[in-house]
This record gives sequence, structure tokens and C-alpha cells, in this order.
Amino acid sequence: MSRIVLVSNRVADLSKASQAGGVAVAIADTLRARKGLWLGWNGRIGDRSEELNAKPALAEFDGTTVATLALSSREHDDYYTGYSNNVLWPVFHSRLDIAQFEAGYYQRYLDVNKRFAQALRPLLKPDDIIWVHDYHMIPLGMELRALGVTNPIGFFLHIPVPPAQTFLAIPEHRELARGLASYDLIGLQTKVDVGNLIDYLQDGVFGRILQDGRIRAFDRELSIASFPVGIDVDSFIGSRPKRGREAPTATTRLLGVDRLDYTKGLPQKFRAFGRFLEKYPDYRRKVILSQIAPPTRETMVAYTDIKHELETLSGSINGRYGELDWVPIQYIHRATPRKMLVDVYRNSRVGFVTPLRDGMNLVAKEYVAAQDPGDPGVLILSRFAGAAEQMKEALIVNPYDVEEMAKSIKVALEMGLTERQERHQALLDSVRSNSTYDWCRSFLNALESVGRRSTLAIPT
Ligand code: ADQ
Repeated sequence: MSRIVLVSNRVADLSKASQAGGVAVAIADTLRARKGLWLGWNGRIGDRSEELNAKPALAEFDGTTVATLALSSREHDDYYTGYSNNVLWPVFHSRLDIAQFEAGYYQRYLDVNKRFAQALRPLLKPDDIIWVHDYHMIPLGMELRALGVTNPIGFFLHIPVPPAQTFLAIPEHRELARGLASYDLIGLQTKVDVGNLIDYLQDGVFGRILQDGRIRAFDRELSIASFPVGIDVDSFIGSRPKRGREAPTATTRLLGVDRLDYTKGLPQKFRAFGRFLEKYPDYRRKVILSQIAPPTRETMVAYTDIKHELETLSGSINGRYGELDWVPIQYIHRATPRKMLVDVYRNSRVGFVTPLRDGMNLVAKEYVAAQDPGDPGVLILSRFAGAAEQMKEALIVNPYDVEEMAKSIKVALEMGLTERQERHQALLDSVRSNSTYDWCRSFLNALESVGRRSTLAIPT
């Protein structure tokens, strides 16, 4: 079996991966089983000399080699904050209005990818299979090809692909497409993303669909397919306590768990809850919305803006409807230990997941996995989360439609036991049949098979 070489912006702390949960655990387990190598940024921001340093620090953990590099503060500003998070993140989430197309960002983004490729080159063995992750690393495959690497290289994008017209607005879209064409396999979260990328490659850079379904672009052939990310269902079932017996009048919780990001539709969720309280006054004092929203990317303006907007909104809804013994919105702007999260999922009558755009959204799947099958809660899910493609038995909503969301809160709270059980069973079956381990396995199997017949050329 070939060794797996994984490259991503950050390397997870393998000694703590099992606590961090999510995708990192399955990746760490796969790397351990295949005596793998993981290259990424060590999270440190160093001085300018770090920019020139092509040699990664090497460490071994349980059979996996971890190779890390630091970023200089200029690289951090332009490659990470600038191009990755102020251009690609907003545009790929269809937020052209807040993208910051600044001169210099793309060049440094490319330079960092070049440096990562140079650091990786001497560590590679002829039989390695290389798996590159996410939007920070789009040009990495191209840089490896330029250094003569002929191994199979796959790329997985965790975020959505925007429609072709939006992709075309990125000044460097052609360069990004050339980077994408360097891979043998591109994995995306959904079929919609696959359609969007193929549309873009056809319209934007004149790619062609071949008879075998592969795409020809920049004189290379590549495969594009959806590999929806899943969760490890059992880790959410584990030692969960029984849902507390709730008297009919006891407070019932709607739960939101999202990084505090403008893509997650948090103001829309708060507004819908406010509208629900206005429209259905009988529910006042009986329902709360608990929103756990740990901070992320705090130095960026778009993130401080959304934080202020949420503070204002929750303050105004709580001020308008709250009582001395009932605060409608419980808003927690901190990370929560994973173990506690599982209990909160289980003790919430409704999982309320309303992103405006989301690659997948693992919280929706985690909420389902944590429910008591005998008395499950109801999932309200935005149609714009990648997860909606698989989770059709959720109450699917349009997060821009406040009225519809307010009504669906009522529907969720009033849903009878039989319907809740039927919907939950179907959702649980779908989540269970597509775990993170299945995701890792199916991507790597596909990469191994397409890699074998690849032309392995450099994109022209
Ligand atoms: P994210 O945008 O981070 O991921 P999501 O898929 O919901 O979004 O994953 C968040 C993870 O963080 C979940 O496992 C959740 O349990 C955890 N988490 C959230 N809030 C937490 C808190 N307060 N305390 C502890 N843990 C918390 C990106 C893409 C998604 C895609 C994933 C995986 O944006 O669309 O689903 O990658 O590919």
C-alpha cells in the first residue's frame, strides 16, 4: 500500500486529535495506518527569515511524520489573512461584496505554496500518494508538478464552489484554474459544487468534458467528483446522558453551534427567532435559543462587524421580549468542550442550522447523531448547507426567508413523536452510511485508481 502524504494549511496536533474531533481524527487514523506524512503550517508567525526557510521541522508521532513550517508575518498577512480569507473564503461563499482584491495578495499566496512544495519535494518517495486540502493550497499541485513530481495528487475543497459567473470575478481565476488542473482528482462536497466547477472550467477556461467523464483543461485530464464529508457517529453516541424529563411547560431549547462567521446566517437565525416570538406569543417564556458561537479570525473587519451585529440583535430581542425569569436568546461567544457539546445537542429540542452558504456543515450531522432515537429532536437545516443534499428529512428552510424560518420553528416544536422518529431514523441512516472514515477511504481509493491512468503532465 502506498504511503499517504497530506498537505493542509494547518497540521492538527496529533496528540490531541481525538479531543479536537471532526475530520482531524479520521485523517490522523488514516495517516497512522499508512505510515503517512503530514505537512503544514505550525501556527507560528515568525520573522522574515522564516520566509526563506524551505526546510520543515520534522517530528514523529505514532508512526506519522509531521513536517511543519512557520510563516513570516508578511506571509501571514497576505497569504493567510489576505488571499485565503479575504478573497477566496468570501468569493467561494458567494460574498463578492466583501472580497478584498488587493495587489500583492495573490503573489504571496503563490510564493507560500511554492515554499511548501519545495519543502515537500525532498521528503517524497516514488510511490507516495499526495492529498492536498482546501482553499489555502490550490496552487500546491501545480508547484509540485513544476518541481517534477509525477505522483498522483488529489485535492479536496472543504468549502463550496461558487457559480461560474462569481468564480470569473476573481482577477486571478485563470491561474487558480491552472492550479486545479494540476491535480488528478478534485474532490468536492456536493454535486452542486461539481456542476459549478465543471461549468466554470467550460465557460471560463474552455475545458472540455471527455467521453469517460473526465475534464480536459490546460492540456491535462482530471476527474472531479463529490465526496461529502461525514462524522464519526459513534463518538457522538458515546456516554450521552438521557434527555431530562421535561414538563410540558418547561423551557425548550433551540440550539445553534457555529463558528462566528458571516457565512453561517446567524443574524437571520436571530431575526427568525424574534419573529417567531412576535408571531406566536404563546411560546414566550417557554422556548429559548442557545447560540454557541466561538470566535474565529477576530482581527478581520467582516468578523468584528458580524460580532457587533449579533450583540445588538440579541440585546434588542432580549430587551423586547425578556422577563426577569426568562432570557430568550442565550448567546455564548466561547469555544465549548466537545464532551459538553454532545450533551447540549442531546438536550436541545431543535437543532437550528441556517448558513447562507456552507461546504457541508458537520454540526447538522452531529446534532442528529447525538439524539435519543426514542425521543429525538428536530433538525431545521438551511437549503444552502452542503449537508442539505443528503439530509432531506430535515425541515429544510431558506435562511433569507424570515417568515418561513419562524413558521418552521413552530412546526418543529409541535411535531409529533412518530414523525420525529421517522425523520430522525432516516437522517441517522444517512449520516451513519457516510462517516469520516468512509470519506477518507473513498477519496483515497478514487485517487489511487485515477492516479494510475493519469497523464502526469505539467499544465500548460
Ligand atoms: P466549518 O466552517 O468550521 O468547517 P462545520 O462543518 O460546521 O463548519 O464544522 C465545525 C466543527 O467545529 C464541528 O465539528 C463542531 O462540532 C465544531 N464546533 C463548532 N462550534 C464549536 C464550539 N463552540 N466548541 C467546540 N466545537 C465546536 C469547514 C467548512 C464546512 C465543512 C467542514 C468540513 O466550512 O462547510 O463541513 O469544513 O469539511
